[in-house]
Amino acid sequence: MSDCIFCKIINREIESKIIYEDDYVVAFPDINPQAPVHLLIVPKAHIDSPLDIDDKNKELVGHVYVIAKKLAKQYGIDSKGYRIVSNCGDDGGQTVHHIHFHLLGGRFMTWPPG
Ligand code: IU
Repeated sequence: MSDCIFCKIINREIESKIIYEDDYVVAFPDINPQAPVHLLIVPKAHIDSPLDIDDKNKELVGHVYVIAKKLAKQYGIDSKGYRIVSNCGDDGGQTVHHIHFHLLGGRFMTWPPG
């Protein structure tokens, strides 16, 4: 999508420190980190939000979790644990309308989230 900031990052129209890429996703550090490790795992396909996950693209979500595990190991947050978050819509706190998964770790996470 031409005016989507995450599509622009994926297409290298905007500079970002992409730390992982495969055929389906990219990952890069969040510009406003909420934990010592805060990466965004972003599907390359422009999907607006979790509301748009269906039978045609559901495998992508499993792939994201496999990559999250790999990155958690790489960043040393697998042994103590981590959190994966995908915000959906206004009440869910979604600000970028291209589906993405926050991978957060390196500190104790409280519950419930704010
Ligand atoms: P949210 O779940 O849609 O609120 O998350 C969007 C995240 O994208 C948020 O944590 C921002 O800090 C982050 N982000 C970014 O890393 N780079 C950008 O250019 C923009 C947002 I815009």
